[in-house]
Amino acid sequence: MTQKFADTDTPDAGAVGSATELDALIIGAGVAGLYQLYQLRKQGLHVRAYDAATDVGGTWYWNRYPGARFDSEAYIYQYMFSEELYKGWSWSKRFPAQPEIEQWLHYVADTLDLRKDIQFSTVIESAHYDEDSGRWSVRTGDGEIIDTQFLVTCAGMLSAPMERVFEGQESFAGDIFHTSRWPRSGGEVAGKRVAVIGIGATGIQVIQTIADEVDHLKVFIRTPQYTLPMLNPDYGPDEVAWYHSRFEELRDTVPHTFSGFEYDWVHEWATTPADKRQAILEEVYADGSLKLWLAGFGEMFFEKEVSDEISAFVADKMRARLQDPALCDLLIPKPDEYGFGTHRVPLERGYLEKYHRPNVEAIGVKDNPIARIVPEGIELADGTRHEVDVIILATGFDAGTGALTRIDIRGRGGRSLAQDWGREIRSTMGLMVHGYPNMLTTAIPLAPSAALCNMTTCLQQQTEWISDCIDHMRRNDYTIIEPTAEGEEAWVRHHDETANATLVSKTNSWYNGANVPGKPRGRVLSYIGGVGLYREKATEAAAAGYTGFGFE
Ligand code: NA7
Repeated sequence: MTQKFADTDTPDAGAVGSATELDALIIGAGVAGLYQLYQLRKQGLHVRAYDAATDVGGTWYWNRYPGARFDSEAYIYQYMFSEELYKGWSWSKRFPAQPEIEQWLHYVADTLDLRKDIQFSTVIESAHYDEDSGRWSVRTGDGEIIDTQFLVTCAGMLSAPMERVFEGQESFAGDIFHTSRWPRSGGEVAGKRVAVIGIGATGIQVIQTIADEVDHLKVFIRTPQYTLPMLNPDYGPDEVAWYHSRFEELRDTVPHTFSGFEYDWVHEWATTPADKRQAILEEVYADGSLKLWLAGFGEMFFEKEVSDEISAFVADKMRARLQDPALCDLLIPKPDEYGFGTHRVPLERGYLEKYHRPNVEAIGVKDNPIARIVPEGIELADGTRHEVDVIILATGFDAGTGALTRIDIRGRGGRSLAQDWGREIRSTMGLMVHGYPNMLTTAIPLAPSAALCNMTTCLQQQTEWISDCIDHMRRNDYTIIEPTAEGEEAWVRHHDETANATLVSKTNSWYNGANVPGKPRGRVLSYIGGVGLYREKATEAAAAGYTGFGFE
């Protein structure tokens, strides 16, 4: 199989270190970067990917914290462009853990023979567009300068960690880890006094995984979180044969659903009798997946009454498991706090019950916030000190923008992306930004992304759009593409109208940048008109000669 894919190499694709001039430079060697590299190389471009990590994997390289695993079914979180690639890998579970996911991405890189065109352990520090040459000058942390026609960013939606959150972090006497920067060796927590700050999707996975093995666990909780239980059966040969046999069906349906999963909206609240609604909620809840969120009742995202009823349904399920009123108060969102599904819904396995263990303590920090880190542990605003040996920051990411604003990116006239996005976060379909010619982007704001999308579905579509666009340019002898100001404005308006019609726009989270101090607020970052609709719009724009974009 390796041989078959390997013959897509171009003569140009030389060994790492030999080229300072490229047709395309890809930032990132995760799910998007690997596939983008494969496609552009196949098109005959001289292309190379760069990654700060020592190996491929992106999100699945960095997020190696205890308990890291998929919330997407493994057989959906897949590349669908090659049946051979899809069927050459067998998952051991419905929702496997990080080590297996990382191995799968190694399998992809090996099968497609990608590593020879990836430069690892290399940080991209700056990328400056030169208006005279119409090319980008990119500088690495080692001082290497690369001259490239296209800058293709595959740097991830959730890859810039919020790791310097508290005053005094450097004074802590024990170990302090952000979940996304977990050490490749070490990072032991067994038998220790451990603090976890944050109960997003990440914190929940950590807490349920380490609670049994630590000496004492203190969980610092600011905002309660709706959770759904995960059903995670093992997959043997029968299950693998089952999903392998569905390859064509999945390939043809998944990219066109609302969320890029196999399921879609089939129920309508308004026309469903009350008793039937309850039965449907029970059914999708029992699926042990994100189905209640992404294939329950779509009106939940628009109508407060529907949102309230479904939120109450989930809260009741959580209450029945937690029982203790004090725990319920800390861990279950109040009816008017925010609606179920208006930010990321995490799946969990036995997470709520961990709070019943005598060694696990839930500490509310909404009214008495964390003030600082001190050598012994965590100090709250009222002066209370919690002494611990290890602090785990499950504090999330500067989503969507952070990966690129941490690079010194300069477009036309030296304009800075960090400054532009510091004022207002804009893009054209999440595929380009006006003012930054020949910079093609994945996983940035205003496209569907991790917020309400199975990431592989979105990233495959975006990278394919980029490859087609570059192919179009080469066939038509264009050397420069840039979205027009009007094209970008039209997309921003459509995006805002779509997002602001939903209850998602009313909840604070990384979905609207509320988790990052100073980040412009008020705009939902990810496009939420649906993965299928977005695909249609992006395809239509391309088919009509790239409406909203200009070529030179
Ligand atoms: P999230 O979902 O952004 O969660 C971060 C958590 O950290 C959340 O509970 C925050 O509480 C908490 N946090 C952040 N800062 C503080 C301070 N200062 N004090 C107390 N608590 C704090 O990040 P995840 O890594 O869990 O998930 C990100 C995405 O990765 C996820 O949605 C999936 O798509 C994969 P808050 O809610 O802000 O009160």
